[in-house]
Amino acid sequence: MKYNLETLLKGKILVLDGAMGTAIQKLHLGEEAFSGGCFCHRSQKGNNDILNITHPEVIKGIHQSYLQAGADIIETNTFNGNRISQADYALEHKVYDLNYHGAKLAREAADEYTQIDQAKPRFVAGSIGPTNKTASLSPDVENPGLRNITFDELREAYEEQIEGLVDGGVDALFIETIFDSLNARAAIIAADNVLIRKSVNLPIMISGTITDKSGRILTGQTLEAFAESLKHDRVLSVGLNCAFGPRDLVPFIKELARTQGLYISFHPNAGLPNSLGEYDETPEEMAACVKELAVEGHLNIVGGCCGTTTDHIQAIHEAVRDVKPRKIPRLEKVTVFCGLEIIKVNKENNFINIGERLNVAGSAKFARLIREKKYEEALSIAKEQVENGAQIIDVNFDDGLLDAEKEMDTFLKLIAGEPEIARVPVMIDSSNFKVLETGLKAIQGKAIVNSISLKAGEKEFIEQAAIIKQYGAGVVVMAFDEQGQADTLDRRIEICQRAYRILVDTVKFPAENIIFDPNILAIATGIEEHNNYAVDYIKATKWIKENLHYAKVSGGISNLSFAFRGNNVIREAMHSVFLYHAINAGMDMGI
Ligand code: THG
Repeated sequence: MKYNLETLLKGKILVLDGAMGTAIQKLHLGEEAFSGGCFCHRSQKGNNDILNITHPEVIKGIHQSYLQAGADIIETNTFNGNRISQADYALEHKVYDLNYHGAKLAREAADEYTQIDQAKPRFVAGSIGPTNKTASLSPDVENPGLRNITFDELREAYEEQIEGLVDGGVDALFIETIFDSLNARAAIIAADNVLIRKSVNLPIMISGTITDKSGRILTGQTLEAFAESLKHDRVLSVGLNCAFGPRDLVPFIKELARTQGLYISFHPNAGLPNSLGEYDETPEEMAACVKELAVEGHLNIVGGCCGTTTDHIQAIHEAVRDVKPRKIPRLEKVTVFCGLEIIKVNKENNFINIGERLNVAGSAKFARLIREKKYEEALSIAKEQVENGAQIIDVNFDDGLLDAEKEMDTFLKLIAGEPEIARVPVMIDSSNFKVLETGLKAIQGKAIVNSISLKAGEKEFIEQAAIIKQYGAGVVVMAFDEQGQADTLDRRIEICQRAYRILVDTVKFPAENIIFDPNILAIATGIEEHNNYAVDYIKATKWIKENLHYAKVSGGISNLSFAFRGNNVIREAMHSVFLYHAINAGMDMGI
C-alpha cells in the first residue's frame, strides 16, 4: 500500500527531522572527505550537498538517526542543490546528480524504517533552499532597480533541482527558509512545470523565515502577504523555519494557524547561535514550547532547523505523539491581493480605489517622465498616489514610442525598493500579454493582471489564464469576445458568464481571483445608443455579483464622462452619481 502524506496529516501531528548542516559540521570532515578526491576544480569543503555522492553512508546515517528518533518526514540533503548556489563550488553541472542521489538516499532510509514498522510510514521531503540570490532586492544601494538574478534563471535552476528530486523518489517538495516570495514563486512554478511534464502529483510544502520580531520576511512582506503570495493548488502546508528559537516564533505560528487554510509546519532553530556559533536551546525547552503550541491546536508538522539534534527530535516526538493535530479551519473564500501587505476586497473595505496616474496612455506627465527616463520623479507620482489613498496601483506602459516590456520590468523593480509604494498590490495593465507576463516576473506580491478577454477566442483565453493562475495572480476580464465589446446588458451578461465558466470549470482558476470589467463606456456623447451605457453597466454588475459567485467587479470610471473632458465639475458630479449606484449594485473597485 502507498501511504499518503495528506491522509496521515488528518490523523496526527507529523514529526520532521532536525538539522542536517549542523549534524555534518560535527563530523569535522576535511576537504578530502567532501570532494572524495574527484571531479572538482574548486575546494568542496563546506559543500554539504556533494556528500550525497562522495559519502552517501554519512548522509544516510544522519537520516537513519532522525528516523530512529521518531521523525515521520526526513528532508533530503539538498538545501543548496541548485546551480546558483553550486556556482560557489563550480559544480553547476552536478546539480541533477546531487538531488537525484540525495533523494534516493533519503528514500532508502525512510523505506527501511517503514518496513520495520508499517504502522508508522516514513516520508521524504525534497529540501529546496532559497538560493544565495534574491529576485526582489538590489545588490547595490546606488542602483535600486538592479538584480543579480532573473526570475527565469531562478525558475530554470529550480526545475533542474526538482527533476533530480522527483526522479530520486521524494514524496513532497519542501520550499523552505523563504525570505523572498518571488524566489519561492519561481520554485513553485518550476515544481508545477516538472510535475506536469512527468505526470506526477506531489504536494508542495512552503516554509518562510523571518529576520526580526516585526514578523516580516527579509524582503519586507508581512506573514499574511507572504502566505497569500504563494497560494497554489499544489501547496499542502505553510509554516516557518530557521530564524530565532521557538519561543519568539510562537505568535507568528499562531497568526498563520489562524489565517491560513493549509496545514501548518514549524521547524525552528535551537535558539540563536551564541558567540561560539553553538545553539543553546535544549531538547526539553524546545519540546515544552512545541507541546504548548500543539495542545492549543496550532500545529500539523513539527521538527527542527539549525542546531537541533536527534535528542531534540526525540523530545519533540514524545511531546506531540498523543496530541491531536490542528484541524484546518473552514475559512470564508475572500478576495485578497497584496504587495508587502494584504488588502481584502470585502464589505469592510467597501470600495477599493485603484490609482490611475501611472499610465503612459492616461497621463501626459507620466508618459513624458518615462520617455525621458526620469524614474525618480515617476516614482514620486506612485508615492503620491498611495499617500492620497490608492489601495492598488495600476501601471501601464503601452505606448508606441516605448519598449513596454522593458519599462514594465524597470518600473516594477524600482517600486519594489520603495516600501511606501510596494506596500500596496500592483495592477499590471497592458493590452500585450507579453508585457503582462513580464510584470508578473517582477513582483513578489499577489498582483492583478489587467486584462484578458475572449476577443481572440477561447484557446488564447485559456492559455493566458493558465499562466496567470500559475503565478497565483488575480485577473481582470473585460467583457469582450470574438464579436466585439459588450455594450448592452445581455451581451455583458453573456460574455461574463461564458468567461466565468471557462475560468472556473476548465482552467480551475480560483473564482475569488476573477475581476470582471463589464465596460464603463462614455455616456451623453450625443449618440442615442450610448445613453443607457451606465445603467446597463450597473445592472450587469448586480447580475455578476448575484450569479458569478466570488467574482468581483471593477471598471475605469473616468471613461463615463469622456464627452465632458475639460469640465471637471460635471465629470466629478457624474462620477459621484454613478459610483453611488454602482457600489450599491456591488461594484468592488475602480480605476
Ligand atoms: N478598464 C480596465 N483598465 C483600464 C481602463 C478600464 N485601464 C486604463 C483606463 N481604463 C483607466 N486608466 C485611466 C488613466 C487615466 C485617465 C483615465 C483612465 C484619465 N486621464 C486624464 C485624461 O485623459 O483626461 C488625464 C490626462 C493627463 O493627465 O494627461 O482620465 O476602463 N480594466
